[in-house]
Amino acid sequence: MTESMSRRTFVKGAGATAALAATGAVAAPVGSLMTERAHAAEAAPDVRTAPSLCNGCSSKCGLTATTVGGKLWTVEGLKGHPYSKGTVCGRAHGLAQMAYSDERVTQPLRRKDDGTFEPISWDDAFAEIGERVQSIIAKNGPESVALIHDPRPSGKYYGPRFMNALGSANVYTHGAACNSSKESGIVHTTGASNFSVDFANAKMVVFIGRSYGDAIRPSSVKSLADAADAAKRIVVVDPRLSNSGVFATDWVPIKPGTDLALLMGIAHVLIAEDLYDRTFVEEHTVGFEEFAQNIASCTPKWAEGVCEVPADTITELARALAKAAPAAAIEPSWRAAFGCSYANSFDTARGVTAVNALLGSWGQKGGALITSSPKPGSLDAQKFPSVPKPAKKRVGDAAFPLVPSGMGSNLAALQAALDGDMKAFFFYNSNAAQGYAQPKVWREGLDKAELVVTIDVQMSETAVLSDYVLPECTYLERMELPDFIGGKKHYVGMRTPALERVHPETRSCDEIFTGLARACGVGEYFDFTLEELASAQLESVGVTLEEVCEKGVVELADPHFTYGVPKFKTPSGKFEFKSDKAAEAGRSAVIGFAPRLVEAKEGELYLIGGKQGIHSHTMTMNIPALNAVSRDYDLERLWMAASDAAARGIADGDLVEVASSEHAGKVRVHVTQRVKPGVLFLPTHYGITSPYQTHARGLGINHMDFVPFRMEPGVGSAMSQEVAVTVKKVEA
Ligand SMILES: Nc1nc2c(c(=O)[nH]1)N[C@H]1C(S)=C(S)[C@@H](COP(=O)(O)OP(=O)(O)OC[C@H]3O[C@@H](n4cnc5c(=O)[nH]c(N)nc54)[C@H](O)[C@@H]3O)O[C@H]1N2
Ligand SMILES: Nc1nc2c(c(=O)[nH]1)N[C@H]1C(S)=C(S)[C@@H](COP(=O)(O)OP(=O)(O)OC[C@H]3O[C@@H](n4cnc5c(=O)[nH]c(N)nc54)[C@H](O)[C@@H]3O)O[C@H]1N2
Ligand code: SF4
Ligand SMILES: [Mo]
Repeated sequence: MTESMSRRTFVKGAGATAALAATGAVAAPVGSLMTERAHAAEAAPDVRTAPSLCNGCSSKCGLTATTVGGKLWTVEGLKGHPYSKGTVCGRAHGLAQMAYSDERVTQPLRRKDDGTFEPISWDDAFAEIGERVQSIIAKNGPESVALIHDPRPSGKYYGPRFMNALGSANVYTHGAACNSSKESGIVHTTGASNFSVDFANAKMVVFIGRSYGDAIRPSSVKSLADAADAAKRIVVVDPRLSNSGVFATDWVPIKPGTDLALLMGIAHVLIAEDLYDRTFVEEHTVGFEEFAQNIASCTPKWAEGVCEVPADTITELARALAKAAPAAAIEPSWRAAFGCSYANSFDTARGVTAVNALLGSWGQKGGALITSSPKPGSLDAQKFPSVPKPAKKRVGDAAFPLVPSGMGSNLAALQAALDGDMKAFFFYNSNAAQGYAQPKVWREGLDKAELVVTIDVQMSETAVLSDYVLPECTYLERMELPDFIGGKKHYVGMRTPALERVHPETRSCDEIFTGLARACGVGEYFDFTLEELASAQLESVGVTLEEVCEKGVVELADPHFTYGVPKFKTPSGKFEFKSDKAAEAGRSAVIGFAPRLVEAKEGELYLIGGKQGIHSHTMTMNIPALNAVSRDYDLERLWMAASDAAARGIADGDLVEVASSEHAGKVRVHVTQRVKPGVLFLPTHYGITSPYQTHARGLGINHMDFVPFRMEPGVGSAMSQEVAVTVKKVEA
């Protein structure tokens, strides 16, 4: 606690932004540069601004792009956007430069027999792909074709529409490598796919993993900084001290993959000491008695034995949460802790919601909130005809019945390729082959497929494995469909073209999918322009395209959020400590403890990973300015506890070999007290292997190379941290 208190004092002195900049979580202040630019802009002719949405991550923060003489000058956060609130993060500044990258794909490419690529025309690319898709479908049925994407506003509409028009339900997001298990756990207790903490009014918040200080969304960083300023109790449970520690009152180091033991220990104390919200439990939940029975043996002492958090700490946290309740909650987290990482991630997510239920914090001021999202109303059926529902269910949904319906398990699609059943893959805004599961298994699966098409802006590892690479223009060069944003208030945001296309042979998402659909014989579902569809969608919610294009973000009709116990959209209509669906999928019906799969053997260490403030997955690695920050500050290093390093004769900066059952790789070490002994922390975006990304290639190692290909039962997630490794010093 002393350590974190002194950090807070430091923040007060230095200012939150400067503190984060010092830790590398946001770009350093660029005040003088900005002033210089502003002067230059004033003097220069042809200064234009256009609103857009950043493409750096799924937050899609609103921004204003300024061009001078047609060239990008700055991007700045849009004040009215609920996620940027006037600020964009360092990644946004870096990614904006993608338009001018010297390693973009500038025209369609076809793979030659020797594995290199040759340019072809769009007409030829569409014609050849169309012919091959139709022949694959004729032989194997539409269920042999899949789309894997991390959709942006246009992609969300065009990609699935294209697949469905072909007759295939096989649409997958990156969820299996991100937040599937978390979403599934929340769905199967509350009926909602996610929740948020009412930060402004909370007295105490516990983070399990999730780091606002590293895995940034500007509005979240601000809410955390405000909470710290208001001297609220902020507990960060994490095997390493993340940059959220800057704002936290407590850092609780924990053994990776055992957060469920901590949660069940807390739940045990709340019940044993009669500190839970009896009224909420009696009126709004099912299965409580069985739950209480299930965790009767989960005492703090027992939990300490599993998760290595002292029993006294667990008891104290439970009592403090109860005291602050209902203005207290466990935060929903996102990826590393239980988004997709372990065999028990689904159970851990349910455990989080269960503690919030015992605290009676659902829907309460300062508690765990379920809010709504806007969506377009019904559109002219003549102009935008609906596509018939595919006859067969999505591949993988039967084997993984708990998978979120909006995500699917892309790994089940990969498995189908390995089995010879999935013949054609389309990838959009996705580098699956590098980051969704063991890359060598992706290579094998995609090798077996008959057709692989990737739509990207640069040569990702997935693009390298493709038969065709179709170049999209970058996000600043295109208009997209409106982005509907939910929460206590509703908004709609818009990407408008800020730049002329730098490479004339690149196309936008809507143009590419429309071209593909026509070539595949299903063009009748795409007989409209993007502007027509965008206008229709916006008019259906009472705003005009002109208004949104001008402002970039517009607040929609007030959804009239009110505090109070929400309507749980579960089968029982109540919060479910017990779920029949979970049981049917082979998981425990009642929430309770479940272990992680892999236990470290003598001499092995647990390998965990996490985001870094200046990078977004693999997509920013090849941006020279961001890559230079990594190289200058040695950010690719593997974090190792000082005691583990000493035991192996390793000093800070030494080169080591990391080895698992799957792979061995060399990286330098960052020796630190900020990671729990027995644990290694690897920043997760390095280790680019694409020969076409020369700025990035050769820096660091890729976490997924070390992880065996396996899927979480019932959910189909990647279990991306079920791995233990050995580390030994090697000569540089
Ligand atoms: N800078 C940056 N920000 C991003 C992104 C990005 O690429 N870069 N991506 C966005 C996306 S897609 C996502 S999904 C989110 C992810 O958001 P987060 O889930 O917050 O991000 P991670 O960095 O994956 O993990 C957060 C923390 O979990 C810790 N952790 C790892 N294993 C465990 C464990 O077993 N238990 C506990 N308690 N903690 C553990 C890590 O040490 C890390 O500090 O970030 C979003 N924001
Ligand atoms: N080891 C490890 N693996 C991880 C993670 C991790 O932390 N560690 N994080 C996981 C998480 S949380 C997630 S969400 C996923 C993210 O995985 P992805 O969503 O696949 O994200 P990226 O790896 O950045 O790949 C995105 C691709 O989109 C391309 N791209 C960028 N802009 C555009 C554009 O405008 N148009 C098109 N068509 N393409 C574009 C980029 O060049 C890149 O090839 O990775 C997961 N995998
Ligand atoms: S959090 Fe950063 S990278 Fe993500 S959308 Fe917002 S500004 Fe872009
Ligand atoms: Mo993610």
